[in-house]
Amino acid sequence: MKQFSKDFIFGTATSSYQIEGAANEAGRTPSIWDEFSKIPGKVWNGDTGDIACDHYHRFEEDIEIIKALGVDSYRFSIAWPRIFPYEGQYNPEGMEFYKKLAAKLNEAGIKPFVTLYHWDMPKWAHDKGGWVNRDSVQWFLEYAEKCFEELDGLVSMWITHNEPWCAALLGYYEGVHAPGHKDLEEAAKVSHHLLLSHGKAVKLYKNKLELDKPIGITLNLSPVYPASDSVEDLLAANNFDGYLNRWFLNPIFKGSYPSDMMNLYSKQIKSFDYIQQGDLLDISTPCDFFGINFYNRALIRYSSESTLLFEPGESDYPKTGMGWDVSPNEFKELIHTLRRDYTDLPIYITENGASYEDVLEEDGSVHDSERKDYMEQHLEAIAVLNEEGMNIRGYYLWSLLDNFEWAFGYNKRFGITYVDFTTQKRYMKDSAKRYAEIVHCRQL
Ligand code: IFM
Repeated sequence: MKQFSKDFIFGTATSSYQIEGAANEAGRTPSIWDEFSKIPGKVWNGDTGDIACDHYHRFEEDIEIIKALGVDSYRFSIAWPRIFPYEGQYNPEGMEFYKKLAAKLNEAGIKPFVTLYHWDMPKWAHDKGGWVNRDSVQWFLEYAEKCFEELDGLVSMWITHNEPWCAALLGYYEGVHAPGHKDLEEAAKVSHHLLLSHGKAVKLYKNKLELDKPIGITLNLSPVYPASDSVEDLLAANNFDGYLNRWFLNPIFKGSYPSDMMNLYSKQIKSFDYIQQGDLLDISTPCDFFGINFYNRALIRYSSESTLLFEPGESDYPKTGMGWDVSPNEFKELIHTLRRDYTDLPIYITENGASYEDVLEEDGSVHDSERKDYMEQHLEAIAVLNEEGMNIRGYYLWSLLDNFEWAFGYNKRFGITYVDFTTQKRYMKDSAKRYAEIVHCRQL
């Protein structure tokens, strides 16, 4: 039996574009995802977040689900285009929604954990060059400052950015996320401006506004393993580790970009002069905690055809519905590596969960035993890590609701609550019921 301490935070998480809908309401203007999802072929089935889970209108019903889970905290993100629908124009009506949401959560004794950027950059900002343009740092700071001023009294913890790797590399290099570009130089600039805006937002929060809630950043990390002991596969695994993990971890925790990756990237990036003096000091501004989204390990092999010399290897691990390796042991190894090489900050697992093909039974039940097992295996890993003194303070199950899974549209269900997207009816899956039990007893 594994026990969680009474101050361990159990939570669940979502993000604005994936659940809110109400795309044109209360002054909101389009984001890059509204644009991207409407380009034919970009998202499965032509799905968009126009309606999504209609959470904007149903948030009170959704808070009832959160209450039924008994969790301590709920993590959600703010849609920037609701707050600044046009450059320099604050929209109080857009902010009102988040004030109501956070106030209702507080009333229910649920701590709001708020992310400022979960990928929905306003179209107006993108039209001016988006994150490739260094001015984006200033636009983000103006937005962040408003959120801090208006919401800090209602919020328990802040995250500046969610998974900057996805925003930068999936969005600007691999082309599979908005805005769908395929240019490594742009992606490198974008990652730099995202990180810079993170560091500067932390400074603004602490030094200028003198606010004192915990603030940090969330990275998506996967420990990387070579498919064999060959020198080629070792090289490929190192490159992928640099591409996914170290390109973000090193500037945040060591104040420098990894030199092996700068060398590798320099074949495609003419100049790194977008990195200005003082930037890395800003990026490595100390935070109060470190957020990690963990889903799977990565098995990597050499490929002479790929520009960065890696490709996914084939593994015989059990897979989730995304084809991702179920790998709770490697999750423990990841945490050990982070503790050894990077940080002793308190860690929050800000996302963990799995998509599987769910079946809604006639009686409204969903027997998602694989998702339940996945969750239990990762919670058990956390309990073990905490017995070792790894200081993991909280766990946020992804996701409260089935939702818009980016390029996969509504084809992939990550929710512990089943959403019938025709009727918008919600059904608690078996995993949600099991999570409620674990949260209630604080043991596995
Ligand atoms: O749905 C996403 C989320 O937006 C960011 N982290 C990974 C999840 C599952 O792919």
